[in-house]
Amino acid sequence: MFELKWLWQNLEGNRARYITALVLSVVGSSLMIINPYIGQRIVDTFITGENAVQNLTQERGLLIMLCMGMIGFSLLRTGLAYLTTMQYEQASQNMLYKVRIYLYNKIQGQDMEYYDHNRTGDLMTKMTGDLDMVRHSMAWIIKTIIESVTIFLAAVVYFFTIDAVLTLWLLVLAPPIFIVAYIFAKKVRPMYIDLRERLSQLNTTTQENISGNRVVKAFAREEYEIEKFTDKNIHFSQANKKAALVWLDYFPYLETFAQAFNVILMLAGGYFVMQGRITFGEFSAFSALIWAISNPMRNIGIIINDIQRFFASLSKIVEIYYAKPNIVNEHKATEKRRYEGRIDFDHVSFKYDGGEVLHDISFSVKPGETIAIMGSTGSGKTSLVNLIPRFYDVSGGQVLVDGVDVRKLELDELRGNIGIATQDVLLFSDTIDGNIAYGDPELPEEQTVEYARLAAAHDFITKMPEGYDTIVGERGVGLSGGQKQRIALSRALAVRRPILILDDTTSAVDLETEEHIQKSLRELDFPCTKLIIAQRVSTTAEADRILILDGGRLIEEGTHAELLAIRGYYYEVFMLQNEGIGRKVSAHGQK
Ligand code: DCP
Ligand code: MG
Repeated sequence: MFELKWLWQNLEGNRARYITALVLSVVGSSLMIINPYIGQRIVDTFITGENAVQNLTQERGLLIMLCMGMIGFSLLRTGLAYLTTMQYEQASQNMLYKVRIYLYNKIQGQDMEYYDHNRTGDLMTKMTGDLDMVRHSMAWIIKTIIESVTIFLAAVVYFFTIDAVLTLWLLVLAPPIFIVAYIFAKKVRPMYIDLRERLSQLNTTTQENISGNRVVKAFAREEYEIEKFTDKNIHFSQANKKAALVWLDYFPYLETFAQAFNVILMLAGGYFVMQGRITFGEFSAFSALIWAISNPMRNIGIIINDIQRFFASLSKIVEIYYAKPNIVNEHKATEKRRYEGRIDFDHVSFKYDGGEVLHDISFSVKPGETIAIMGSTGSGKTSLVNLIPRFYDVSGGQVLVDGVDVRKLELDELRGNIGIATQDVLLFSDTIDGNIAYGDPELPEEQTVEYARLAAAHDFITKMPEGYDTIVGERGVGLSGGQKQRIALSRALAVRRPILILDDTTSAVDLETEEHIQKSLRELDFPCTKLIIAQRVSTTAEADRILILDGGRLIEEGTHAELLAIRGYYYEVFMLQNEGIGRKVSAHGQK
């Protein structure tokens, strides 16, 4: 099967070890029949045989040897079992380690669309629970299967050498057991797939709750969230019970069949002993080994359960493994060019799954120009700028940077030429210094301070308990929205890229601070094309040009003065922001 092939590929480097483990399993289990054989010899020679009493005195040496042999083989088997388990563990742990790194890289390398479609909780489940299930299966379940099968076969072969008829009598039980097990396996498989899905939902709910706990608290929705969680929890637990209960439906049959082995052995075996067909020692060998036949049959259900879980998990992992992002960043180590910073949109349209959000957009930005983008919420501003670093690809037309379609540029180089402060600010759990220098860890400290100054962040940073060494982000001190935005802005400036994209980066700062930032942006000491998404006329007024988006269309384009003159959307916004509320507003541009 495809998934197993995948496993085999990933065992590379550990294959020899794994095969050794499998071989040791087979050898170790085969040795299980030696002690019953020795037992048989002892019984026949020294206990029930015709010359038993005589042998006991004359052949004492043989008896001692046989007894020592029994002990020796037991010790040998224990040693082997230890070695075997070690090999399984090491091979599977090594594989797990390799696969985990690979999967992590794989997830990192996915494009934005992937993250739009995959829940964090689900990805976490794959990286932890599923991976561990696969490892556990490699180490334990496969071991159990191999050992059960080997013991079973070894016992059957041994039994045949003693008495074929008796063995056949015992084996009549095998077909019904297999049929019951097969029906059970078919029934339980979808349940484990379902169970796996519910676990991932449970994890997703937990993860959302933890990361979204501020919202939960703000709306005092703890009870609702607890209910939601309880609901998922109940579902998960019910699915678990259901799967376990199915097993109970089949268990009595399997157990009865397993017990029947003993009954048949007693009746048929006893009869054969009385008839003298087999010796008492041979009968005792059957007795001592009957578990080797009945146990695998008894455990077949548990093994099937585990195999189903194994495949449910394995297929989820293989899914990540083979997920191909549409937009691939190859991180080629070529010499990276510095762009001039020219940007052209040529009849660009763009759609998400939900439908087209940008329609036929064309405009050009010359190197060094500052362009402001304005438009009501949901008009497509973020979607538009996301096309430049290729977070998404256009669905029609083309986006060109320095005259080349971005799809033809080397992605690492393209992104390496863009500094971006996204609309949702994310800071890492790191020092402020580390966050600002995220794009360039070599950044000297004076420069960190310099960019923080430009972003009007220096003052509040120095007031923090440990200044630039204060830890922020998830586990760190709290920052205001405007403070976070300014650190994000410093981070975007610090990489000194020829293209700078600011998505609503000053929306949460006061007008005075914004004034300061405007001034810094005008006076950057490196050549830079700026695209600034903003809602305030005070931000846009000084741009070289202003683009107005409405419902995914470019409806106005021009300088502040030009746009005021045409008395369209921009004019309305300008009037609103300058004269305050209470003015009569026309329907145009108001949503
Ligand atoms: N959209 C979507 N899937 C996403 C992101 C957005 O379907 N992953 C939709 C929602 C909007 C449209 O695309 O209808 C445009 O979204 P934008 O984020 O581009 O809108 P803006 O940036 O203009 O809005 P805002 O000012 O609120 O940031
Ligand atoms: Mg936006």
